[in-house]
Parts: sequence; structure tokens; C-alpha cells
Amino acid sequence: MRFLAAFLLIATPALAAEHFDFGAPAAASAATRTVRVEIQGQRFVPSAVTVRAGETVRFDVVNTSDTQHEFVLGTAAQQKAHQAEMMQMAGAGSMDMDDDPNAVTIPPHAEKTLTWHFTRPATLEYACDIPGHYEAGMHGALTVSSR
Ligand SMILES: [Cu+2]
Repeated sequence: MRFLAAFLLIATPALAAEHFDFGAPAAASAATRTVRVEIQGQRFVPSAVTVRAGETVRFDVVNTSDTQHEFVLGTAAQQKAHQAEMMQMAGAGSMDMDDDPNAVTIPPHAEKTLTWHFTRPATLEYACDIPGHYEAGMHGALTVSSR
């Protein structure tokens, strides 16, 4: 019974995270645009990006810092929920979030890509939800404008 409870705790956030009303992950080859985002220390450069509904955007995320960071797409509310999830995981000794379709974890001095098809206008954020990083300034404004 204790095993089942533990399984449900792990599985529930993943299931809840699978649907995104602002779009869906896409293959890098389907991208119609590439946006480069650099991680410098604990901030994203640029700190704001605007895309259009209907675009498939490949984010090239370059981590120039000496520590691991994340690049997560979502609403402010989703970032908050993800931060709570990360806190729980930190307590459990694991910080690997690569299973989330809207997130990549980038090791120090590495580069990762995340490709997303944006379906409708939205006010979103790209953020690092590793405990303490969002608060330190690791978030950018992502605006999805109408076509
Ligand atoms: Cu970070």
C-alpha cells in the first residue's frame, strides 16, 4: 500500500503536465523559426521574446554558466506549479526534468534545443524552476501574438 501511494505521488504531476492549451512540442525539423536564448549566470538573454500563433519555434538554449539550469515553457501558474514539483524532487534527491515535454535541463556549458508549436495568443514565461533560480531572476517574458 505504501508503494502504491509513492507511485501515485510520482505519476500524478507528469500526467497533469501533458496537456498544454498554448500548443504542443514539435520536431526540430518542423521549426519555421529559431530563437537563441543564452543563460548568463542566473539570467536569460534576451529577457523577452515574442512569437506568433501558428509558428513552430526552435529554441536554442545555450548555457554559458558553471551550473545546471532548465528552460521551461509555461504560464506563470504552470511555472509556480513546476517549482513546487522541483522542490519535492530536490527533497527526493533527483533534479532531472527531461521527461516534461515543455522543458529541457541544460548541463553547464552545454546547449539544448526545445521546439514548440504555438497555437494561440498567450502570455507565457520561459523560466528555470530549479529551487531559488526563478526568484534570482531566471525568467523571461514569452508573448504569443495573434497571427
Ligand atoms: Cu537555473
